[in-house]
Amino acid sequence: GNFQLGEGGEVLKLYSEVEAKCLDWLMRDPLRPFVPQYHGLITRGEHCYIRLEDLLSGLRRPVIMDCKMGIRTYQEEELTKAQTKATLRSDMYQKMMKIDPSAPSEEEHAKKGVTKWRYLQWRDTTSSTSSLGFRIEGIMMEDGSIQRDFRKILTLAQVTEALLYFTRSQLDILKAYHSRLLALNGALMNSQFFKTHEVIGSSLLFVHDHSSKASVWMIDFGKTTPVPDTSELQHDVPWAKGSREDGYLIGLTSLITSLSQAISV
Ligand code: 4IP
Ligand code: MN
Repeated sequence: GNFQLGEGGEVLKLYSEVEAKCLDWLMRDPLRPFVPQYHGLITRGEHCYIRLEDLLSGLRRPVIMDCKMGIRTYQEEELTKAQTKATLRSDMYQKMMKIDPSAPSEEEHAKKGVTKWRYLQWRDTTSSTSSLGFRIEGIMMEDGSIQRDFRKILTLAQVTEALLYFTRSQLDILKAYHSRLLALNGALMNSQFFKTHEVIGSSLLFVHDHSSKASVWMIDFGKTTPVPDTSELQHDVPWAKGSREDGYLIGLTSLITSLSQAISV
């Protein structure tokens, strides 16, 4: 797979230049306390890996939730590719068919393929990504079982329900997540990295265990790229092609609102 275990207990993730550049910067940014610590590169056999802090170390039977952030999960270049030299993906057509056989168009059925942009955009609009600015990709409960049926959630009320399920309504854990996200919001406001990067396909990883230790981490920067020279992103406005806006803060606000609701249930 893409991950291995390192000698010092760290996690090794298959090298990506884009992600390594982000992590380099993040180690010198106010966001540092919110990302796994980055220990540089290591080569193993034929492959190069990024060495990352293991966010699960010290936790017993951790419960984990992955929220993919932003109002879209595809890069602008994916749309450009789809409009110019459209490469059809049969694997993505199959994934689409499995979830909703009526989703592909007649043409897509005939070709048994969809562009990557089309697939990702369909996933965005059939989840809370487009409307709430994030979606729950998956939850792993303490017995290790992984649940992915949250990906079709559309409303904030459904998100709140999922958060109550994920935390088993434990108030101390919900409050810990809430204050961590408020702190993250503050750090994002002070971050030069955030101002200057389009954050696509990145997740917030929620982790807690019995001991009511609960934390949230920013992970996955493989599609997070700098904007040109002096431009800055707002992260809280809708996207139009060319604006590079990702809606990251729309998602963060939705999550904070939903946690507030869960706390007051
Ligand atoms: C996946 O779709 C995710 O969107 C992946 O994003 C994406 O990887 C995959 O594209 C796509 O098939 P499902 O989650 O619906 O299966 P992530 O890695 O953020 O989960 P990319 O390459 O865009 O990072 P392909 O092209 O890798 O298949
Ligand atoms: Mn991810």
